[in-house]
Amino acid sequence: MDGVDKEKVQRVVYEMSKGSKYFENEERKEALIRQKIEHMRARAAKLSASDLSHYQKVADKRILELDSTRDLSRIWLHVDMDAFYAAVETLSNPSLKGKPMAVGSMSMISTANYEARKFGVRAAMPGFIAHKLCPDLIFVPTDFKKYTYYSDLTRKVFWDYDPNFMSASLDEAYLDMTKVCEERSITGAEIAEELRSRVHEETGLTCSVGVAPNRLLAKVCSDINKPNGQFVLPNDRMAVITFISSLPIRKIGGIGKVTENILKGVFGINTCEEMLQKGSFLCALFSHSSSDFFLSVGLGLGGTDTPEARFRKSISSERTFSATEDAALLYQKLADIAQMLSADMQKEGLSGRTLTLKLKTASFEVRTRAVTLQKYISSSDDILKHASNLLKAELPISLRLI
Ligand code: TTP
Ligand code: MG
Repeated sequence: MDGVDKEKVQRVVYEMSKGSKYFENEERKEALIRQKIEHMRARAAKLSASDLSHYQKVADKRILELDSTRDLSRIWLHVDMDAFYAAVETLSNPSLKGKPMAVGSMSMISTANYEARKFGVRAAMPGFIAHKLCPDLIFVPTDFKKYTYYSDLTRKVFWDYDPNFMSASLDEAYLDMTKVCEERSITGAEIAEELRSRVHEETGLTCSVGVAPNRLLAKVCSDINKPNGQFVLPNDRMAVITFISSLPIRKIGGIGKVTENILKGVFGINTCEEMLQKGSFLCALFSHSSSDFFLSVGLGLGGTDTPEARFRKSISSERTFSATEDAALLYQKLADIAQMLSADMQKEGLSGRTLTLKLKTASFEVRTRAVTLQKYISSSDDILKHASNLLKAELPISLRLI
């Protein structure tokens, strides 16, 4: 949004959306945030001096423990395609080049190219507002098939470098480059250059890359020199601490608008480093997992484990219904669940060898019955066959969940 007349954009967005469903929803969300802030303020105000000194000790101890887990041995890379949907559309229709365009419709746009962004047009903005901000804006309808095709091309490149690469969406991925860099004795910066040109060769599209000792930081870094750029954060404790000290909290994946507003509004936390300074409040008022996350962010820690260790070990699907002992109906429910489970498994390319049937009886007793098979299965027929055998052994029974 650099160079954008922000006040004008805000005014147009306000005037255009007043009274619309979009506006109502935005207002509802903002009211909810205000309510959450008030609630959190009230809880913070109730903390006594001795509470706070207790939680200061808790925070100090936790910060030391977390810091001792710091692993600076890995080279993680985050790739993020530039204006992805818009870039793909421009590739198939080069006449769009250089003109402001958005992918989506008058009701909502998915993304916009960089020319359109100069007018304040951005992802998840209603198209009619985007049109007002930029009257020459060209709209192109979304075409997921195309984006999936190009995403697959990028994934083939990623696979060459790290067959266990992790990808959270069509246009981004995390790659562990530690081994490649070691084997070829090259730096993170060099491998990033190479990957970017490989992606460009294979797809005709540009991407931006961040290199850092962990995934959380790599993602932040990939955004710094966008588009068609890269940023490397060295594997050095001081470099990480310095980087994090002035980093606005909103830059962190996992800190969205609501959390940002609460942290800023209640505790005055603007930068990641300030998470550590306000550690006592965070430990007093948030769950263990949330306060751990905030403190880790303050320390510049993030995921470094190899993806193999993160491979999914199980996948499940369950449904609750009004209690019934009608066996035919129960088999029907089981067939539906088998189908859903199978669809989820195919989507993730998974198969499994131990099948567990979980049941909740009409009187809320939970039972599990499992069978381990000779072969890995994933089709709904196979799932249903083995699950039906397990169910049969329990009949007659009245169930409210399978
Ligand atoms: P992003 O990577 O967030 O955006 P981008 O690739 O368009 O632009 P940038 O150069 O800043 O990375 O999202 C990737 C794609 O996901 C984007 O092209 C369209 C889609 N998308 C939506 O459909 N809705 C959204 O709100 C966002 C943010 C993205
Ligand atoms: Mg992108």
